[in-house]
Amino acid sequence: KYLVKSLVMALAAASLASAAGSAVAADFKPRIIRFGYGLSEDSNQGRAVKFFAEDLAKRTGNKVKAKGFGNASLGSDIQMQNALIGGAQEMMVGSTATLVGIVKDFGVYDLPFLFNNEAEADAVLDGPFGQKLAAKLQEKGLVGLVYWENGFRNLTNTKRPVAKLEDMQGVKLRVMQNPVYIDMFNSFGANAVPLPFSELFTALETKTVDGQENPVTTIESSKFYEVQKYLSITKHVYSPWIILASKKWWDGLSADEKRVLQESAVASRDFERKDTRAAAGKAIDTLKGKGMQVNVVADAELARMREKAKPAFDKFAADGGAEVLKELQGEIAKVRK
Ligand code: TF8
Repeated sequence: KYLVKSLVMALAAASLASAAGSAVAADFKPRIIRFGYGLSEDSNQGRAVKFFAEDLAKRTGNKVKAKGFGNASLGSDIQMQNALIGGAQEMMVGSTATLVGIVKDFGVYDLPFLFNNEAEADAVLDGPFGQKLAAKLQEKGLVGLVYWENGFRNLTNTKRPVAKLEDMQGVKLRVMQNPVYIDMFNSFGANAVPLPFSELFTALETKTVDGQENPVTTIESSKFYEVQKYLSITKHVYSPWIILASKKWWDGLSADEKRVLQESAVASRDFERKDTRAAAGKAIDTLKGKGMQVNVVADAELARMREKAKPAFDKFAADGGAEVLKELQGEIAKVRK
């Protein structure tokens, strides 16, 4: 009995030693990754970047370090994408919606009322569809690692609660720099004004625009309650974030470095989705506490919006997106079964 026990212990010790040995032997160069993002440090985005950095440091014995730059201090999503392509910045997280200037097909995620819930989105984004779309970034100089959750988007404005389609009439609404959003909100009767997120708070504060749309987590962490009165729960689009790396930089990494970056990206994704969903569950109460007036838009009205958005679907399809739209709808149908 004693022999068996000591044999087991010896084996365990040996496997521990070899695990430690392989970590030491792994090919990690001391590196500092500039990891940019648009929201504040204490947002769900900031927390997940911090998680990623800590996870990566652990996996590389502190050799590969990610330094987070929040609040768009390295630039807007689009500016950062260009810095990655040029090799002036290593990594970022941002909205897939802002990638449409690089890979048009990304606009497919922005069409309204596609996903019914987060589980459907996870399955499609992490599955072959999401992977295939992300892979299209490679030839443009970007490596798409994983999707994080931004979340279902809702409307805020200073004019009136949006309870029905007509309430959006004439509301100057900031949207992301993406034709699907512009077409969709114009077809709802709003005046869509595309702006980078980094300019949004000021635009609301100075009343350059009346409203905006984002997940409740962002409405809270970006303090939009200070400059917006009405929050209308529409969940009109499920909005993903994507972790991007500079392809120029990525190609110079060792196989071990690429592997741990991918592992940390996956770990951060799992952390981020959990954390975001917990935060979203509490955000509406917090926003009410901050003085926002909240209404939930009725299903029948959402169905009218879905109907009104038809031109945005048609235009996206006619503009070369027919195939990717059909593929996405097919994947969602599969997941639903
Ligand atoms: C938006 C997006 C943003 C994100 C973030 C800056 O409205 O939802 O919150 O792109 O990464 O612009």
